[in-house]
Amino acid sequence: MRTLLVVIMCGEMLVSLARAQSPPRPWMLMPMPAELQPGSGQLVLDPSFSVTTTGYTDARLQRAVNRFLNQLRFETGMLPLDMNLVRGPAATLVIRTGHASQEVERLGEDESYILEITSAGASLRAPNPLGILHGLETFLQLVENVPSGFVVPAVSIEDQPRFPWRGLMIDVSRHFIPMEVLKRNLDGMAAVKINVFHWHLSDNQGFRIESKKFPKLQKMGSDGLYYTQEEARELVAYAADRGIRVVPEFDMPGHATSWFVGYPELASGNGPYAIERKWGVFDPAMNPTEERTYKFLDEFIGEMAHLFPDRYFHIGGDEVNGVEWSANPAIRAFMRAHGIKNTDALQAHFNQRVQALVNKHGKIMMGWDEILNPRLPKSIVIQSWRGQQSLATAATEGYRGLLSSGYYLDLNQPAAQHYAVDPMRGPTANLTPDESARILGGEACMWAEYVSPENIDSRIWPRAAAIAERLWSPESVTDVDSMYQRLEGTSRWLDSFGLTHNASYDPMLRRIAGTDDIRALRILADLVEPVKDYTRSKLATAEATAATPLNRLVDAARPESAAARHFATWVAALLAGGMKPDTEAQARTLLARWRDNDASLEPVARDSFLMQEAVPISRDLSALGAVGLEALDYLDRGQPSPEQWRAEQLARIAEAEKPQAQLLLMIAPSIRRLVETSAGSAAPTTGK
Ligand code: TNX
Repeated sequence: MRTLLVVIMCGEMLVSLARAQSPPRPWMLMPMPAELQPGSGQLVLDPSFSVTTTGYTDARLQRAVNRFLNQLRFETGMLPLDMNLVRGPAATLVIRTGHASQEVERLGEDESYILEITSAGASLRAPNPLGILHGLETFLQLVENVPSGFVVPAVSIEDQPRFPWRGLMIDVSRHFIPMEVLKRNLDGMAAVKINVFHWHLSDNQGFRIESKKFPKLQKMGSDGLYYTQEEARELVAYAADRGIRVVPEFDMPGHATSWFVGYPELASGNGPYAIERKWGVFDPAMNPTEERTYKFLDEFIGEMAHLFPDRYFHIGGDEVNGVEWSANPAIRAFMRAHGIKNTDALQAHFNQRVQALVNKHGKIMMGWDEILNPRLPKSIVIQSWRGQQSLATAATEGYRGLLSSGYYLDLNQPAAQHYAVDPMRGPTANLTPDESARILGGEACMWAEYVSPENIDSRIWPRAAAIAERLWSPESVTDVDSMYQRLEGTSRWLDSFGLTHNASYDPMLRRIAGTDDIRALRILADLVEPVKDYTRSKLATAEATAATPLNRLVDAARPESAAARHFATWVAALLAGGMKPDTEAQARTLLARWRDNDASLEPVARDSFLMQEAVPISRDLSALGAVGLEALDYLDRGQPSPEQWRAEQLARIAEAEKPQAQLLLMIAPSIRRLVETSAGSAAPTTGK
């Protein structure tokens, strides 16, 4: 034992010596902690690893420690199976918890923790179990796989979130998302310290929760795809175990067609109603002038308030177009009789009534931007899909709010774009301290028009981790290169929680190719991204519906191409003259591979229906590979490329930059830069 210790200590000194000379390590943490002090040396993880909990403890905390140990065992293979929690201060990791957290997690509860790791051991302290949950995830993120085994670098971390509300919304209406998919996503959320799961349970295309009082809601409004109340309770418990609040949303008075299939009397039109199969904004809306609507909602909200223990209750409220209201003579008469000037005011009237019901059942009402109205009490919370201006307005009027504009994962934007969006920038930047405190945080939104259980993880992860960092870490944490470096590590780490953002990629490509040999297809798929924003629906040849297949290359392709981003970084370095000598050789290898890829893809493409639409993109990739190589030749020779050549290539590139098969070929802008620079004014390359 003693010799072992000596060996370990010597090894450690060597390591810390090496460390002393090496540049600061890239901490593979996401979100970055509020404060981090590097220590010297490292904690070696070996089979003697043990944990003890001191101070307050409870069953949830013990389950969390067990999950942590299972995860650590899974990741390192180091821990023995019979490992028990040991008592006493001799444990490798000593957890100390001050007191219990709230029975049902409250917004704004203390989530802080202190994690100290030395070569001798680790200590994790927090006022209550929520901080311990976060600290355990941080510990897992710190584990490194080095040649000698698994280690945790010595470090001292004092951490707490910048915002109390860090959410992920998942729309389960447009496409039903099964329980196990939600659960693994809750694991991912906990891993990056997201603490609210906003469950968008109803919309025009599906009513997804069992109501015992109004069973026709799920029976007629869901195609049989809904969660039982038992499942909902199970999910709430699963989330609570991970320090995640569950806020249910029942979108009303619009986005509610699925309710009207079973209960047409709730609607403002004549019906009959059917489950909506298309995407967009539709006319049906609840009838805000009938008492029976509120009687129904009273009972329904009461039932759901019981099922979902969180204090907050989301009523949606977005995108009511007023068409059904204006078309109904009785509603028009009601508006005249009550001096209600327009449909917006009618919606405010509805919201006031609903707010009273939500309040009666012990909940705080929240909704999208549209619910903001001075007639509603200051207790309501505004979730903004429109932008910081709405939040600033709400905050100055005394309302609390959170930001979702800029965090829409379904729009397939790069992580850097979400990362740059800050709830406190722009119109919210100049609020008074009191007003600023009303900005609770934000939520990433996974609207589900174009996701299936198979690819939803790849739309959420890893990009949601960048949003999680924006909402947890200090405002000053903004380095995009560091973010991407850590995001790549985080993405691999998230695999180990069973998320399928990476794992579903190859099977989808194999299905598209109709063969196991997807080498060529993967090279192409790695370089394309789905079109951005709402372009997919605009470019669709046939209007997309719930029945539109989600098995195309656009559905498999990642929202953000790491390969194209790396290539862009390389091109930028080249043009800035800061390229390492061997990098050009590597880039040439890549360009040549791209140039030659179409020849390898062609035989596969010939046999597969799903490959047909990829063929023109594959040809573009080939052409761009060749153009890139030629541009490099000019640059290397220090000889300006002929104007005629450039004009032809730029025209070719412009073609390749156009979306095809709902995809963008992401290396096109980088090849453009190479061609433009080959005109001659740029710094010379390193040459060969
Ligand atoms: C708008 S913003 C919606 C959703 C759609 C989403 C698609 C808001 C509250 N509503 O109904 O799914 O855009 O991006």
